[in-house]
Amino acid sequence: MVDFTLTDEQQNLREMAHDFAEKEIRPVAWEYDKDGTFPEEIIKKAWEVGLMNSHVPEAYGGVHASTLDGCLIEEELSWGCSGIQTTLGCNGLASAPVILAGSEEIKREYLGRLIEEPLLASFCLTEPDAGSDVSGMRTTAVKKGDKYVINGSKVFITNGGYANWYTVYAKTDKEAGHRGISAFVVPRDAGVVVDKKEDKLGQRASNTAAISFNDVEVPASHLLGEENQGFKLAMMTLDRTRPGVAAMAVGIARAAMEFATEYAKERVQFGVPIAMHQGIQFMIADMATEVEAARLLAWKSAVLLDQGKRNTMVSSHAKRFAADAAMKVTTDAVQVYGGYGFIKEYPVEKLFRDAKIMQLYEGTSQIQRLVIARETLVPRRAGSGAPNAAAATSSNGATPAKEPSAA
Ligand code: COS
Repeated sequence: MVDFTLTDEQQNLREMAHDFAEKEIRPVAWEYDKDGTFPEEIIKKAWEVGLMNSHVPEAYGGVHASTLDGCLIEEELSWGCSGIQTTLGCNGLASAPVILAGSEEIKREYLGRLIEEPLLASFCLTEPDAGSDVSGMRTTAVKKGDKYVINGSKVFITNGGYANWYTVYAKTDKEAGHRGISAFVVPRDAGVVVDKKEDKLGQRASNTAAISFNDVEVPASHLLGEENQGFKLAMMTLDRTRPGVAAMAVGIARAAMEFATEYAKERVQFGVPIAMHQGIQFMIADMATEVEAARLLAWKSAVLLDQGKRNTMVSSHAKRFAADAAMKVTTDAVQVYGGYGFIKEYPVEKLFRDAKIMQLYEGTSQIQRLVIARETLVPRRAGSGAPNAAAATSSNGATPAKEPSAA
């Protein structure tokens, strides 16, 4: 039976996140956007009330919230400010590969750090010449005795300037394409260099940095899963995080729709509030449908994961549709405001800028279409493609990450 009713606990969680967004995020969001202020105080408060790291399993001190619960939080906080939510939610992206393939020792140490203190972690996949084409990465990790030595540069790293530790993807076999990539946990004090902070169009409160590794050494035990299985680990991670990104896009779209709706009821032209004009009504109606449909896809992609099923295609549907919906709804919200929508003094200008990144990060809208087309034309069988699917135990003693069965 399909039932879209949230439990009492889920409704409470949603209300709690909304309350936080309304009281702690909204009042400073437009101010932080102006100068690109990093939300340090908000991080501490969100961590204290349990709105960060909800994904961490109980064994490592977390509450192990479901993916759907995570989506509820992400939509509300993103309704407050998606730049600030990107900062608060990034630990989920960075730690997914650790949860999937890290050894007990690594999980205890690095997930434990996030629970003990309001620390941040970053996910380092993208490079100057390797964005959508992950296999084109040039960062290398060379095994020397019981260590790996990492060299290379990463770009567009969320929280990169502030992270305590990083999940880093590097080539361990340069000739093997996607089959030559491995993933590592790299603590900042191993020698990670922060090269620069990017000055961005939108989500300006989030920190986006270029970082580099110059002969950075990590113990061999910091390898996540098997050597040369990092590409699949990255893909499995993105399957897990794209539902939350879709929920964030829903939060932006909903905020823009609410502002546009209120404005349409107040703004008078031709002797009546513009909400009385059918041209505006149809724009508001389309916004409402886009928000509703995007949320349903985000929830479906989350629930599949929570049921232990593979969600690759649905998470791409959700991420693609919700990101494009956020862009469309915010563009139309600017249109409803008319010339005022183009002015920084009015709220929808920021939302329009913030929405753009949703079509870019964690896989562009074109990459999502590529995934959807492949999954539609040549469906992958269940169980294929898991990093450790072939291995009973991985070389570092980690619990093998299993790819969920097909939906
Ligand atoms: N789960 C598990 N395994 C997966 C997978 C998934 N979701 N998707 C692909 N794989 C596996 C495939 O089964 C294949 O396995 P084999 O080596 O055993 O054959 C392998 O990974 C390579 O898959 P594929 O041939 O589809 O890889 P491509 O190089 O063609 O790349 C895309 C596929 C383009 C979809 C991928 O590179 C991608 O998602 N790019 C975008 C990356 C991104 O989101 N960047 C943003 C920054 S991250 S914040």
